[in-house]
Amino acid sequence: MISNAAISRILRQIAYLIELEAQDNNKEADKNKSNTVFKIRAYRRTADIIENLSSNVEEVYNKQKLKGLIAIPSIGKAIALKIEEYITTGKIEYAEELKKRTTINVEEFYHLEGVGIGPKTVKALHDSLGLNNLTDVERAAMEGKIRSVPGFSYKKEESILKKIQSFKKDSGRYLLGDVYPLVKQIEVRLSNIKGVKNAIAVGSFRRMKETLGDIDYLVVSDTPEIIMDYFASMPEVDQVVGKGPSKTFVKLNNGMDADLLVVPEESFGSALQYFTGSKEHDVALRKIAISKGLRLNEWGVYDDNNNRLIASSKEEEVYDILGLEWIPPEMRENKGETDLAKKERPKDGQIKLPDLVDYNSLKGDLQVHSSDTDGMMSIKDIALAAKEKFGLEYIVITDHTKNLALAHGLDENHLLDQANKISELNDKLKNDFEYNNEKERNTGIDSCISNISNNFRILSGAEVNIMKDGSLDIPSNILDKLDVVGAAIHSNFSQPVEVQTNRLIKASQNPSVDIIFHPTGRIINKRDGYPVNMERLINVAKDTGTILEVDAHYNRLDLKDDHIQMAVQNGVKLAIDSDAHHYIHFAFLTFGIGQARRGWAKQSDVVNTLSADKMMNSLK
Ligand code: DGT
Ligand code: CA
Ligand code: CA
Ligand code: ZN
Repeated sequence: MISNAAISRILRQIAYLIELEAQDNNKEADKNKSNTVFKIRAYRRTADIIENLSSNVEEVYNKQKLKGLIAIPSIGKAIALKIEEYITTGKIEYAEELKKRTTINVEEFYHLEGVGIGPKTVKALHDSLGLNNLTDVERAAMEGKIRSVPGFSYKKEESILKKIQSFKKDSGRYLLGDVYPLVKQIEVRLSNIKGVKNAIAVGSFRRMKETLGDIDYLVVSDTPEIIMDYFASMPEVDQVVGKGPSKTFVKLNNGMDADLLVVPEESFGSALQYFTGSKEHDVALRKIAISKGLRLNEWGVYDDNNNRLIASSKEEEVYDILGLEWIPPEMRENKGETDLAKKERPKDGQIKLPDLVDYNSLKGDLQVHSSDTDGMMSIKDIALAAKEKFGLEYIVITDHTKNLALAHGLDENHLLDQANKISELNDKLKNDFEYNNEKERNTGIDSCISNISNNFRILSGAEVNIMKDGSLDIPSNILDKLDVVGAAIHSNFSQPVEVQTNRLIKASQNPSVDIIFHPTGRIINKRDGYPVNMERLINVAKDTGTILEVDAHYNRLDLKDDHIQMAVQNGVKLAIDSDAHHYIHFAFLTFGIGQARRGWAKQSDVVNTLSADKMMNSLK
């Protein structure tokens, strides 16, 4: 099956190629110029949409053909036709033609757009120095040739070099959220093969790490050949890299490597433990084994004296034999988890493994955008979807405020209008639910929807801008009329760490601010985020009762696992938010929870595991 990532990749390349070509035509003041700009934008937007779609585009196409593609929000007919061509023929003639007209290696360069090396820069370097690929540019930068090109400088040359090098370092890794649907689909298909007793994606995927180096599958079966043959001939496979008696390595169409290991049932537990990793966690376990006169490897735990196999079929057994409680995969990074898991401990020193926040424990979402600003759905529609498709009990509408002109931020009056609109909507929803309940009582239908929650609530809020000096763009007398207020930095990203930290601290000290949204501003693999002294911020958050946000969008996850761990240890509360601009984004909450678990967060650390009233009472 063609992944959404592959489709969005080819669309991005087309956008890039058009923009590259447009550089040549720049001087002609032709009518087509705005048309071209529009076209580039349309390709990029479609790529964004498809990247974030929860359903597979090829499946949509197989079911409903072109009509299905056009029904995806924001996809026009022209691009839908290109997608159809890609699905049915494996390529897009238009893209091939564009590629033929340039010697620039777009497949390499388009990745760098996100870090600010776009078609304009690349074209300029191509025209003046004849550079065609990443290695060319890197070498020219190292040799100091770029600084003398008109429009470039020593500083710009340095920044290009730094960006390429950091890109190369990260580029082997894929975002968890980008590949999550693909990994799960393959997992399901493997478990459905006859004779398979268990099939599970292990490695960094099972640990919910924010980026993956490769995908690792572990399958339990007595007929490894059948499983390996299936795996090697899946439609997603680009190339079979290697094959052994129980292992197969492939490269997938999206460029990722995937490993498969097939084991008999009696080795499942130890193989699961070993291949879930991390390597560092495994090393720590092996040390514990040795200290107990045992030996641990992927086949089992053995008595070192007589080589007798003691445990191997269940993962819990492996931990148990080593004197440990079972450790959740998200914690297996050798950050002290094996100490907490020890069953034998001094009588008074009752430190225990934390009871991590559950994947289904969120009752609300504290950062949601609506079409009043840059969201894609009306408040009512996104609220209904939150309730009916995701079982949430409440959402907070936190649209951008006036200083974010790009997102058509709301001013004071609009914010208050919106809050009024929300309270009217709540009344209406309540009546609707009561009406539906009445109807159900009369007809005897018991719909699952009304079982989820009858008192869904929309709360009013805002994502206010933290200005350069740490003040907000909306005054407190307005903010205090809203249910929940989040504050975030959206401007002046490159300030020294002290300045940036002080902005966030000043916002935290503001009694009107409940949550710091986007505490680091990073975009994984694209933008480092602003420098923040997290220790200082966490201390202030603790003293002021300010909540820090775990932004669940998988390319953001502003707080890294280590930040979360530090916050939790200091008693700072967290909010796990989707930052939804469309209801499909609520699906991202899973990644926020995964990240929170990697930071050892318990249910009590996360305010939106509380009901709406309790959550509101917990705010400052
Ligand atoms: P990744 O793929 O870079 O996101 O990270 P992992 O953790 O999935 O690493 P990977 O795919 O190399 O290996 C999967 C697991 O298998 C790893 O977490 C632990 C185990 N493993 C693989 N190679 C070694 C090794 O050389 N030594 C040890 N102790 N464990 C290994
Ligand atoms: Ca892996
Ligand atoms: Ca691997
Ligand atoms: Zn936001």
